[in-house]
Amino acid sequence: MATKTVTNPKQDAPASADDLSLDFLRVVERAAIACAHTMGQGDRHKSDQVAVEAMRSEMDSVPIDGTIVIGEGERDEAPMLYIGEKVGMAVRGESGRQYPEVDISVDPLEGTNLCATGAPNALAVLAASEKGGLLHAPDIYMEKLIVGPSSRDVVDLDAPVRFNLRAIAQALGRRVQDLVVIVLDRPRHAQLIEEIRATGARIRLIGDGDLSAGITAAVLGSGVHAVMGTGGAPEGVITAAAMRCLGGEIFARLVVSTPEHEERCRAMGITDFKRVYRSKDLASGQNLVFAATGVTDGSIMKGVRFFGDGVRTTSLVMQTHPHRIRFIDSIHLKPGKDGHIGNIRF
Ligand code: VTB
Repeated sequence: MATKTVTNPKQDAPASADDLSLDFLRVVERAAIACAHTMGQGDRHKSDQVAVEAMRSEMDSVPIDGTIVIGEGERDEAPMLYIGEKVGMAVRGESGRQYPEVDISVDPLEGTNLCATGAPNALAVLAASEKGGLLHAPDIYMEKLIVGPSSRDVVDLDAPVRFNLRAIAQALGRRVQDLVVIVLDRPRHAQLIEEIRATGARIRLIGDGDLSAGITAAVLGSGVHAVMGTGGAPEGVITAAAMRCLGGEIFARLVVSTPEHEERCRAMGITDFKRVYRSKDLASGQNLVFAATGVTDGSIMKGVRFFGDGVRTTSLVMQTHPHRIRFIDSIHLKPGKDGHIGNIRF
């Protein structure tokens, strides 16, 4: 854990981000715990707000010179975690210390509705990279096709759905009818859903949360083999960071349909509006960290559980350098409750 003591970390990005993974774990755990208190209260804005506030405050305890590159929106529309906001210990400006420059994409509560209704798969999540390693994407829609490692070289965003599903089935050694595809339940997906149904493949329609769906598609044994359809572009970039760690792939294209979208893309340096991005294009960093904590119970992580002596969280923390994937089960005891640790059970 050299990060806290390195003297010139700006020239040492790979080693630094490695050391930061557990700091980022703390950040997503804190956000998840905060908004989990609001689960089922029916107020998605409140759920989001408490997650944002908790994530923002914990972020400044991370030893970085951080910049939010994907966050809660433009500076004038979000009070914190806005694009361009400086975060981390460098903000406090302790003299004589230098911190590694890190770009961060955050989604303090992915699935605000899921949390507000107590539905599965709400997450607190972020991705981090050395400077320049995460695409600055505007908050517009993005077409997405997300698959696991064995299918990454056999599908194509522009191929017919039946072609892609046949290729995925072949790569997984099963029939198309045995596949499960996750699709966001939206009117805009009516034709896509029809096309998938026509192949005989099975569909899981979800209310929200294509980021966590993407992760399940990249993990064997999850019972999910692909995610198809249009969702948010910012979440697409965070998904790409997860795919870089898991060996899965996201194929993506921004949905640029108005002059205003074009303007917003240009402002972020994007000029080729038709480009099909892969994970490495969206999250190009050499040194990526992905951290997520379950808010409500999900396929990969359990939700936050509160008990008399503390809180229990499950998280997924992944890095590209060194290449490591950790499933982390944490028990956070309340201060002064250490006499009760005998109560902890699996
Ligand atoms: C939602 C949400 C997704 O995109 O679908 C959103 O559930 C945008 O779609 O997880 P709508 O405008 O139709 O709600 C995501 O946030 C991320 O892709």
